[in-house]
Parts: sequence; structure tokens; C-alpha cells
Amino acid sequence: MKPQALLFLVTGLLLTGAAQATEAEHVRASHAWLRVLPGELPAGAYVTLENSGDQPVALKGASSDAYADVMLHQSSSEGGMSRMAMVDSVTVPAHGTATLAPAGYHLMLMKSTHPVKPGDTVRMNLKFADGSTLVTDFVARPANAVDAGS
Ligand SMILES: [Cu+2]
Repeated sequence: MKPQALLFLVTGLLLTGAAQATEAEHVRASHAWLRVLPGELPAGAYVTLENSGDQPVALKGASSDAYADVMLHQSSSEGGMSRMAMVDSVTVPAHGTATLAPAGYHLMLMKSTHPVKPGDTVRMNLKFADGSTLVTDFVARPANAVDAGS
């Protein structure tokens, strides 16, 4: 590589680093959706996170203008009873995927600030342990939905 080309490369990397200081650089979100339940019931939100980086990243939680509180939960079943517990974080392995889905990890959206209907889009700010964030649009689906739909 010519010295000039190298200089270009270094400059490019520096600029990229500065522009994305707080945005999660190696994480991509897909299949982001939430399940709207009637009344004031909390809504479960689900997403697939893909990490293309060499280091694991940990999802710590999220925030949204549409809900006063967002918690990170894990569902499990014990003796036929379904229960859920708060979790600190969900790890997305290096070059791997973490899936938040019904009956597993989910974001629990509490106290909506306005009525959310199926078809609406809810913007959420996913937060990672390293301080980075990822803005992701979640599609609201009806109470009987089991996945992100089409
Ligand atoms: Cu929950």
C-alpha cells in the first residue's frame, strides 16, 4: 500500500469513529415488534440483534417516548407455570445473534404515554453496556401475534 493510501485510510477511520461515538457500531436490529395487549397491560417487545464486531455487546435496556418504563425480562416456565424475571442484560456474542422473542427474553413496556394500536410504529432507543445506543423502530402487532409478521 502506498503511504498516501494509508493516510486516507487512517483519516477515514478517525472520522467514522468521531461521528458514531455513541451509536452502536456493530449491532444491527431486525424483526423488531411489540405485542399490544388490551387496556393498561404491559406490552412485550421483541427484536433480533446481530453483532458483527469482535467483542460481545450486552443489551442493558431501552427507553421510548411512548412508554414511561421499559424493563428487560426473561420468561420461563416452571411446572407448566409461565413466569418472568428481571434480567440485568442480554449478551450478543461476537459475530453472533441474540433473539428476544415470546417465551424468552423481552423488553417489557409499561405505562404507555398514549394509546398504541396495532400497525403503529414505536421508536425505541436500545442501550448497551458500553454506553452505545441503537435507535430501532418496533411495529405494534395485535394481542394474538406470535412473531414480527410480514
Ligand atoms: Cu415481562
